[in-house]
Amino acid sequence: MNYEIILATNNKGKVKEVRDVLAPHGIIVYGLSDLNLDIDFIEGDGSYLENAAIKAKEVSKYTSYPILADDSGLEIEALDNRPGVHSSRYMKECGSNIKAMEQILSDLEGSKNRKAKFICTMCLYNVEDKPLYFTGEIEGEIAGEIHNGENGFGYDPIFLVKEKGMTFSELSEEEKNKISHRARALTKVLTYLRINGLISK
Ligand code: ITT
Repeated sequence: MNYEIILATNNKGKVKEVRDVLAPHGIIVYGLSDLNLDIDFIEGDGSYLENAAIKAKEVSKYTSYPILADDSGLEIEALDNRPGVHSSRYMKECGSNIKAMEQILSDLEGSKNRKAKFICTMCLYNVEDKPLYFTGEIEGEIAGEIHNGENGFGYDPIFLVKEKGMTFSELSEEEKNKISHRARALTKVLTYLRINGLISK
């Protein structure tokens, strides 16, 4: 039997990745548009966990289906871990993802420390009587320039995965979905669903 879940996000890149990772496990992922919902999430300045809970709770006003919300961000060590929980807002302030990445590259000019990590916290809601949280991370570096800017989404074109020698935007979707912060958080979600008998694969 299929397990159905609502993904509390307006980000089409996230929807595609979450669907691709969960589909082989018999999980049907609905986006907000499938429910005819248009929600502008008001995130706080706190943690990924707090923001993921805000999104899940907002969507729970409209459905009793299981909900999965993703809050994620890029932390750059030499920039005091900015943009972090403000990653999405920073992009909007800059005007586009390309402009935000150009600004980051200029802020990092001359910096030897290019260390960065992507973090993703998923909040699973309407499954138990409390929200459940699952976090995944991937460490990498900020590339010297924008690579393959038309591929991937968000900050993918500057996030270099050292062991692959490529940015997220240069990896195939399958490769990114094996190692990304989101895939790592989703692996934990899948384990939870499996050990609780909610999915079989
Ligand atoms: P929702 O709140 O509707 O889910 P959002 O894009 O605003 O959409 P977040 O608040 O979680 O999502 O912000 C995360 C930011 O980090 C956003 O700008 C993304 O583009 C970026 N980001 C997250 N995961 C990423 C990934 O895998 N690759 C590139 N950028 C990513």
